[in-house]
Amino acid sequence: AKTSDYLALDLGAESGRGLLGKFDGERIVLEEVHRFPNGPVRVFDTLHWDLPRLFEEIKVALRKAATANPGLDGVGVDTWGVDFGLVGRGDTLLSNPVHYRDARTDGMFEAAFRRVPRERIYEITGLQFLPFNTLYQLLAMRLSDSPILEMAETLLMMPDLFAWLLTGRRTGERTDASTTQLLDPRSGTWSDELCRDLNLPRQILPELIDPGTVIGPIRRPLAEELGIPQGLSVLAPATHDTASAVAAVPVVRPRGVVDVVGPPDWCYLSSGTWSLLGVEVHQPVITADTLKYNFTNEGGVVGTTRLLKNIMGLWLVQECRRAWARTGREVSYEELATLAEAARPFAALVDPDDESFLSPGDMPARLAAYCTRTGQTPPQDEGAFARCALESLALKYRWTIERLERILGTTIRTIHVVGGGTRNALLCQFTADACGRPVHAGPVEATAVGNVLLQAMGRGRIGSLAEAREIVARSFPVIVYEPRNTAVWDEAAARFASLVPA
Ligand code: ADP
Ligand code: LRH
Repeated sequence: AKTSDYLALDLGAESGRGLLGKFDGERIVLEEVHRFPNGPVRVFDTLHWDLPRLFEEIKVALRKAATANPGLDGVGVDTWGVDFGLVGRGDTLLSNPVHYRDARTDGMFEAAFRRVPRERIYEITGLQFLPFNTLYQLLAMRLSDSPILEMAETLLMMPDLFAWLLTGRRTGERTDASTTQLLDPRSGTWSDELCRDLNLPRQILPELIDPGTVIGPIRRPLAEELGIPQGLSVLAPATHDTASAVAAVPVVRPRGVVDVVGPPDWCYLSSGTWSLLGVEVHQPVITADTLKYNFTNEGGVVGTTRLLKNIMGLWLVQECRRAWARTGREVSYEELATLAEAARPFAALVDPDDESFLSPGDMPARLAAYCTRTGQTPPQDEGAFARCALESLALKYRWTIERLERILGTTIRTIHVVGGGTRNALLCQFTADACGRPVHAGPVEATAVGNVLLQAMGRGRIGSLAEAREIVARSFPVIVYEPRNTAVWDEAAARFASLVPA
């Protein structure tokens, strides 16, 4: 039977990739057509996206996918939240987009809260306070008198920007718009009040579309350049990578059971550069406690809300590896897992979300400084650093789940881990042990799978989110980690709690 085939272009912080998803009505088969690095580029003092090169890589993926598969039913781009480009008159791209780990947002919390109280921003948006949210990036531009902010006609979030480069159409897909901290999740519209009070240009914010919408055909000259069929459509998946990943969590409800309206008994952990841990709810949950613990309400697919917390994630390990590589010591993930497993348990713990870990730099030195500051002996070798990072992540997951349960008055029974982090068996086991709950790990490429699912839903090939998740469960293996050694983790959790503010 003819399959319906989609190209998912997923730009992650560690790598960008083009994956072809073939859907036969029952299962999805994923095939990687292209993978490429995706590091930022420093120009003067500013950290930028490497946009032209990434667009070139996207072209390579498109050419490969469309050549192998002339009947492609859609192409969708997703990437991380918060970042954007500005487009001016005559389809001019106004400068290379800036990367969220850039320092331009330093001091912007204070600047914003002087204009609009922190509580009011949260009340309107329900979004967690992360210094790099689009709001603070735009405010930094405004306060530094950015010439391009004056010239901008349209702000396009990065996936929308790529869709524009492919089609010439300017759109704003909702899930990614929800990461800006300028969107009111209750009304689903941009906040006029925040734009007014922060003096941000409301008129450049694009019209919003839902995941699954057809954006338009690839521009004629581009199709000619690539030698691919005319008329190939670009669709919006859930363009925020985390929204696509959550859509692809393989939870299956027993037949006949309509998804309960109350809070679910499972949580997801999208594990990659970041660890995004949360639950899917049907309404934003904006309370004193979600504010206190800095939980976010991001837009999910088919009207769901992702109530979650950003946890620093495997960035801690990525940056350690980068630092070691600079001194000529390349350590593979496999090697590092072996070293971490052999290292002494609970020798040193950190709060992964300490702000000193956010910007690029010498991560081992920062982890060591944190340990010294908190009266612990710093790790001495690679295995000890990795163990410290992984144990601390697992303990932050537990901390987060406990607070989610309290906020929602629910019991979380299962943790679904998806993303590249599922390749780290030690972290999966630590997570099960620390949290005292089984971990169901997989799929690895959940974001790309979600991207494909949303395109297929947009094309009417999949009817509902529940059906989409059944397809994922049928298509990809899931490894279950049962909790063990929970008593030692209880002790560690008590120690860990004293490190976390609030
Ligand atoms: P992103 O989308 O943010 O780039 P991914 O979901 O691709 O992230 O996950 C990347 C992470 O997956 C890496 O930082 C690493 O920690 C983990 N990972 C990838 N391959 C392996 C491996 N072979 N063993 C252990 N961990 C791995
Ligand atoms: C994960 C992610 C996360 C955002 C962060 C900037 O890739 O999109 O959901 O908060 O990157």
